[in-house]
Amino acid sequence: MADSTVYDLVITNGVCVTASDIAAYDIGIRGEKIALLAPSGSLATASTKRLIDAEGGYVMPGGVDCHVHLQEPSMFGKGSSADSFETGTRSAIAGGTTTLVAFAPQQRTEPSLLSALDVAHSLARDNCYCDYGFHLLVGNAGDQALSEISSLPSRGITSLKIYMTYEALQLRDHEILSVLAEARANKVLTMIHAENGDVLTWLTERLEKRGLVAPRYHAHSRPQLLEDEATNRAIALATLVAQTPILLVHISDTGATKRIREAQTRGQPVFAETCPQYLFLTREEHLDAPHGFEAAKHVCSPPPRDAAAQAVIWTGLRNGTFAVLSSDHCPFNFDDDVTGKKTCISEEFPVGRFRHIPNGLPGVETRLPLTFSATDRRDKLPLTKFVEVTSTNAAKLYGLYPKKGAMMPGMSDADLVVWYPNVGSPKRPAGLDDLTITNSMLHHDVDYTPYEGKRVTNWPRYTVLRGKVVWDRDGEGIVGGKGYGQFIEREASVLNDIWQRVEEDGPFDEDKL
Ligand code: DUC
Ligand code: ZN
Ligand code: ZN
Repeated sequence: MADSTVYDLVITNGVCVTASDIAAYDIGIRGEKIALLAPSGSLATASTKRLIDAEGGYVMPGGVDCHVHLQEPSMFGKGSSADSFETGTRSAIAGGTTTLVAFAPQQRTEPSLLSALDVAHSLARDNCYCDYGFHLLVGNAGDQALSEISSLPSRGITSLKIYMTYEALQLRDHEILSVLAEARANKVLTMIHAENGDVLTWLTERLEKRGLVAPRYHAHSRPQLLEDEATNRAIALATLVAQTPILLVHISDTGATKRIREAQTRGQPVFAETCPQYLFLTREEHLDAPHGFEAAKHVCSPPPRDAAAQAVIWTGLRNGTFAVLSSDHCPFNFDDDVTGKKTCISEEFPVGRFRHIPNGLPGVETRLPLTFSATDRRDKLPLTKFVEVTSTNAAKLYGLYPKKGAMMPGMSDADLVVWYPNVGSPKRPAGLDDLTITNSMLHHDVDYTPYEGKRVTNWPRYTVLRGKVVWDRDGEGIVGGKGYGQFIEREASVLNDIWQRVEEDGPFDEDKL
């Protein structure tokens, strides 16, 4: 007998939120795609294999987190990633993220980008719970790597990341220019880690000579001015290369935010990202106050800043200076002297030596719940803005839109996050009002969370990836399968028509300088 089922999944009674609209719709899903948005309640009796009653909770496009480090070797200090592709993507779906873009790291000793990409594919293949892509991390901008940039788009890679700091990764200005020129010619977006590596090495040596080596001095070695200067330089270098588009990642500083805003106001294609650590952690509370080695739990680069900078970052998120809010999930175990934060402790340095602490924090699972909780406050984030910066803009910026980051019938994958009814709703289940983050409730493979004890107002109730429920918080939790996550070939960025403008301007030509 023919199957008369119309839908594979229907989500009824939810309030849909996209980057532009909030409205009550039912969602009909066929196969892996959103098939229909219909008036609220109208699909409650439709023929479907599965019905989810969202009970007045918000339903949004799944989170898109385009800054995630998984299974990376030692690059940011002495340790190596605590999370594999398996555990990191498992953690992602439990926090409402359905697509992430991780890094394929090319080491300084390696001439080829393509072989780094092959390694990343072999680590991720058949191991992921969510969909994924890669940025190439360029650690060696030699001739071979530069010549390979042109073949990245045909492999579904349309972005790369470069560093202005870290001994193992820092590129000199002439190397940055070469990468920018090649990336521009191939419609590849360049992400830039902007901190002045030479100045921080100089400051680190001076601090060490005075015996100031404990974790909290990490912040003294990387003051805001380093980020401001490097951001300004990055914008200047991009200006030189015929205003090629750049994305400044993990911005934490007031001066850098101002530089970015000014460039955007001039009409330059300068995009920026910030991260939860710059919205929810501060230097005073999380680096200066903790006793002993505890501060190492919050060592990341740039470091958490003061409350004044935090307020500027919130404003930048609201006013569009920051197009995206990513996790920069870069996980290291705390109580681990082989691969984690404690690799920097020795007999000579019993409180650790900050220069060797692996830089980075876990956060792929907490990114959405922490930030969603701020949508309850009028001075923080409107709901549509929340969707824009955590999903839609990331999809546009990194060439995933409208397959990801949207709810367009016939076009978008059925990647959705369903939240519980919000604070104050009579349908909200009891118990949610005391929701507090603890490491034991998370699904990463890290022995701590920097957000231990933080209250949140909501958590993803269901996560749906390409039509399948993969996270069911009130049921068995993780219900998706390892290996269901697919590699997604990305197109060129479409945010603000950036490449169209580059095409109109024509190739970079030194004669025009
Ligand atoms: N930069 C990142 O992007 N992630 C972690 C470490 C760093 O410095
Ligand atoms: Zn970085
Ligand atoms: Zn990072």
